Amino acid sequence: MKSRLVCVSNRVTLPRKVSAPGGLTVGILGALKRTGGLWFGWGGELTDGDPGPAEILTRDGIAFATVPVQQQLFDLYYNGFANESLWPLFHYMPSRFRFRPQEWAAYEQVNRQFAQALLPLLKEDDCIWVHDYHLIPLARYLREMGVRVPIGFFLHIPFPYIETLRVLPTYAELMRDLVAYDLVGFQTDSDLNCFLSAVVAVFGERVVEDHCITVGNHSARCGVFPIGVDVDAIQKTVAASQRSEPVRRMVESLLGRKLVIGVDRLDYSKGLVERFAAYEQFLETFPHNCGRITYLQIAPLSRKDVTSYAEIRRKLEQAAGRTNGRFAETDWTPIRYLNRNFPHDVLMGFLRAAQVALVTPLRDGMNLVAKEYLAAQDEDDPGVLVLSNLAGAARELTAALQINPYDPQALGHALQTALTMSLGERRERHRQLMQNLREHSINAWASEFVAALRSPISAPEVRAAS
Ligand code: GDG
Repeated sequence: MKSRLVCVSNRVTLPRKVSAPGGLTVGILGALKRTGGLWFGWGGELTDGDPGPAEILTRDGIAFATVPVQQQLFDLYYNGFANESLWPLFHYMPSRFRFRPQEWAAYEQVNRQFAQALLPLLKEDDCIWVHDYHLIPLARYLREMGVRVPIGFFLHIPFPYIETLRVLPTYAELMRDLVAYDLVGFQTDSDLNCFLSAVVAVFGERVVEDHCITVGNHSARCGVFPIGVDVDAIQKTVAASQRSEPVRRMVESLLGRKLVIGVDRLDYSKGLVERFAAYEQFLETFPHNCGRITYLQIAPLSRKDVTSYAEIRRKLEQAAGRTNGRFAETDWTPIRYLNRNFPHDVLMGFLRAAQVALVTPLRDGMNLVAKEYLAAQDEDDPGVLVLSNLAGAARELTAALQINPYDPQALGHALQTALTMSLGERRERHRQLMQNLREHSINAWASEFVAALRSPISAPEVRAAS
């Protein structure tokens, strides 16, 4: 019998609970639905006292084990170190980076508490898969507590080149913690190469051989495992949701106009401010589109307590208001801007209805929305993906219209090209893109990572960086 898969992430999304959407949740659920297992992490509660043991709820073969986080640590650990130090730096935005020693200390402390609460739930033949930047030190604490089962780590966001990483005063400690895993996985070759640049800077060249890093008497492997989507599941969802009331109402409200869509967590890394500015410029440059297209931007709020997120929200409200004020007619609004969550099936129905998707992050580990959009299209009459060349997804999705998200003119021209592209070209591009999607599915991502984690050292499954 195969060992049990234990996924660990900062946040656990409990079944049937409405919570902030995100790529990590989509990925972990995708992995656990196949194999069953345990998902451990923060359940969303804060406590004044000791976090205590995990609460467990089992549904459809998955045990959801949640712990609270101490009130006095949460802000420092989550809003502070994770989202004001690591997130901006790993997305190559050092100007948004800040470092506070007490936040780093809280980050370590929460990781230690997670390890303590996870420890009693572990079985001898488990295989632990830790997700994302909130939990980099977890393996070290588990090892110190005597855990000997394989522990892997997957980074959902980009890994920066050493010269950017060096901005972080505790970068060497983070590197020490990363090589304490048995397997470290990245979204793209470029992230893996950047990681290796940091390994060499911290431990010297001699520790790396064939994507195996040996420090002291421990060896960690590293590899590329691009996350993907479940194409068949999305197509099934779309088929049903097209007839649903919210999707029909939205489509009817377009009155035959073409739909341009964007779906992003409200986050500065997603390039929304730049996208809104580019759209305004696009309407100036190509005025015949006024009254003929509608841009629907869905941007659910995330990390509301982080200052820079409140600031970008203000900027977007102003930009949407300005564009609508300048260009709207009594019977037409150029931008529909919503800070709401939608159920997954409705969202897929909206994606299907759009002739163009704008996925223009300033930096992104992968970007699942780009892949979901493609999977949701009608292959006989597909829409066009305008994709940032700074998203991890751009490495695979070479048949998308790729642009630099900082260049408003390039974005505007790509949008115009997308809106006027011939059916033949749309079909051909979509055909190629679907091949990429099927090659790097969510199942391949999870099964390749877990197989590599379970297999002994020098596993052939670990793909090399080019
Ligand atoms: C991180 C990395 C990497 C969005 N709005 C709603 C909603 N969503 C869903 C999307 C998609 C997911 O959330 C977002 O995933 P992304 O990949 O686009 O972005 P992040 O949240 O930043 O994810 C990213 C990912 O992890 C996976 O490794 O690709 O680079 O940053 O699935 O559809 N879902 C629902 N309602 C919404 O309003 N139900």
